[in-house]
Amino acid sequence: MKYIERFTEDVREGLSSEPKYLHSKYFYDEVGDNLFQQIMELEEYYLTECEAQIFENNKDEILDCFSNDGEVFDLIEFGAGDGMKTKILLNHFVDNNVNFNYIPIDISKSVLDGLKEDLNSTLPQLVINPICDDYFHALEELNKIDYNKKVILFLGSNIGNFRGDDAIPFLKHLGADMSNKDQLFIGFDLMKDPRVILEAYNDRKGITSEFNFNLLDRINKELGGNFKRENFSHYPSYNPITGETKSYLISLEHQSVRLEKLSQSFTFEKWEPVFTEISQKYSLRDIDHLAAHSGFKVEKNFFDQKRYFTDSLWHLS
Ligand code: AVI
Repeated sequence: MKYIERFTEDVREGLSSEPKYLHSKYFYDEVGDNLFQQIMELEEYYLTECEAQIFENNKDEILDCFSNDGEVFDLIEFGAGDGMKTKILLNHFVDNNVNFNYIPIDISKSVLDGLKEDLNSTLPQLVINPICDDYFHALEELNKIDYNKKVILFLGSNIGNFRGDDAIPFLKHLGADMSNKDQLFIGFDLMKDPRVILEAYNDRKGITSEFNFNLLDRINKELGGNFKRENFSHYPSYNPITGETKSYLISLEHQSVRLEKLSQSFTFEKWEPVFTEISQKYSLRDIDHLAAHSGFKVEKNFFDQKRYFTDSLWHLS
């Protein structure tokens, strides 16, 4: 199915459901990518800095864990983005003449082109082979042509965009494409003071709100919608029991929105929520549970100083 058909069907299904929802994967067009970049630089959005600190403070040990006996390995990154944090590790590995290939995988060609251009100029010694594809297809193709040890990076709490155990099928699928010598390095945002978490998704500059509203702008642009931003409000919530951080767009009045491309109108009640994103937060027990139920074993957890975040190194059990 072509991208625009999938988008159309996902929006139709989401807005016809009870409660209504929109997929967070549609946040990321050019405007959304740019807003997410800005989010990562916000004071309130602690996640990026914590992970950078983990890499900075543990780069020697991380290198020891990834590379045994100097054997060549593939460092495969899912959803690399601008590679800012990864660069800390890449720099360190290159400085230490480590024998590895960097393989960023992303569905966005423009993201990969930007990353490659940047790394070619800042780290010319780095061997970089980007793959523009979905994660699993790229991994399957890679398995057909090379037998190097693989270290798969899934950073930045991207795993948190699955709700709790919903990550298990994804992780099992990943495990099926890995061998016993391979490793998985996953970023998890940990449970902490609920106020700190809520602020990260409700920043004072309103960038996260813009990010959420970009979904409506996109629907207006690409599906001929007539959503009025002023009739909705960005609303994040955090449940300290389940660790679910959810974002919504709340309808501020009873209204009807027409989507020309779908030849359909959707009615919103006053105060009706549209669920747009989950950003799951984890306890260390949750992480062990996820690993155990998807066929992995936790080798080591690396923490930042405040223990807000962990990068967890796994191998197949
Ligand atoms: C990409 N993902 C891990 C981010 C998160 O924290 O869930 C996206 C984001 N949404 C709002 N702020 C950042």
